[in-house]
Amino acid sequence: MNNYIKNDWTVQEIENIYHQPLLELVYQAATVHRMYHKPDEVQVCTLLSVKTGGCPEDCSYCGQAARYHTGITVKSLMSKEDVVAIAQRAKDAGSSRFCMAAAWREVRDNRDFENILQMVEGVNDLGLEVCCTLGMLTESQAQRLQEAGLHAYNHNLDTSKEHYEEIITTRTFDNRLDTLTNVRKAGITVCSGGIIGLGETHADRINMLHTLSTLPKHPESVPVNALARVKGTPLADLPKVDSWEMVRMIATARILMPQSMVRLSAGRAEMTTEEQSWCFMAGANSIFTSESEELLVTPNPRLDDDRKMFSLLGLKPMVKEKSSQITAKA
Ligand code: SAM
Ligand code: DTB
Ligand code: SF4
Repeated sequence: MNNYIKNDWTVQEIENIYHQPLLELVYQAATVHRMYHKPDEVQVCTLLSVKTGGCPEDCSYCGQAARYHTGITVKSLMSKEDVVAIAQRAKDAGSSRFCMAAAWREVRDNRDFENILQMVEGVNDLGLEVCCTLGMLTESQAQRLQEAGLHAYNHNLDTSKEHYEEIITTRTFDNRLDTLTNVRKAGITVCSGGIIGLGETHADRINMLHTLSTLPKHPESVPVNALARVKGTPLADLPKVDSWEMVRMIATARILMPQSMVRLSAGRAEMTTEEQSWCFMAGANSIFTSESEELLVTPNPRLDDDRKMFSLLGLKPMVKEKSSQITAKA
């Protein structure tokens, strides 16, 4: 049983974990989960798209890329007041983390960035863990976000290095890793995971988990997304991800990175309560919710349905001490 923290996992070791019979894998993951986390606590992270659509990138899964005709409503950057009001309501509804997403390739040193810094300060003042996902960041931008009170930065690897060019050509896998390094250097916690259902092989999934679990420090947060298929994108017609694949991915991530928060992210709208329950059993301990009942531009379960699911399963929203996860500067 791999119940200790290590950063030197081999691909072979990960293969051996990933390919186990499913029930054995889930049992191991559930055991590791109980060593490091309270199994009845699930962190509710509210996600808000603060700038929607019109993105210059070509991520072939994404409904917000300007080049695909997805019919979404493009929205410029929201006001700080609106964002903080939504964050307050999220906190009142049981969220302990608030993630602001922008459909940008990268952060630019302009007025929009100054506004984002203000939003980070405002949400941080409410006592929520603040997270942003804004695309690529330089070291100095990461530093400024940290000074504004940013707790975490989400920047997903999305898929394996080998499969990356099949999915995105406007930036590289190494660009992603560079941003993660900048985030770490600034002393911000790292949120990084990926998506399954992009036409990748099991080996690609294993390789992506290998990259994540052999970073100098494990990401404090690992989102596992199932492709949310968006009409008009090149991946719109791929098959729906089988939930057992999500369970297998979550369980493997839990065993490899025992202390991390593993987030059951995109894909919940197409899962039953039973399917989501398996993901919690396999070690997922966070979900994304949103007031709009859209994750960013795709459907997400209703808040009320999540409340019922928590009550049925005996889960409660995690209350977090904000300072507990902040890491020392690298
Ligand atoms: N533009 C920034 C970026 O790409 O880093 C931040 C926002 S972007 C929406 C954040 C992440 O959401 C992506 O890296 C991807 O992992 C995930 N994502 C986007 N569209 C998705 C989809 N249709 N299905 C599943 N995950 C998706
Ligand atoms: C993450 O890994 N998943 C969330 C969050 N980080 C930003 C976003 C998922 C987006 C799902 C598709 C959409 O609604 O656009
Ligand atoms: Fe833009 Fe992010 Fe969507 Fe890629 S995933 S198209 S960078 S918003």
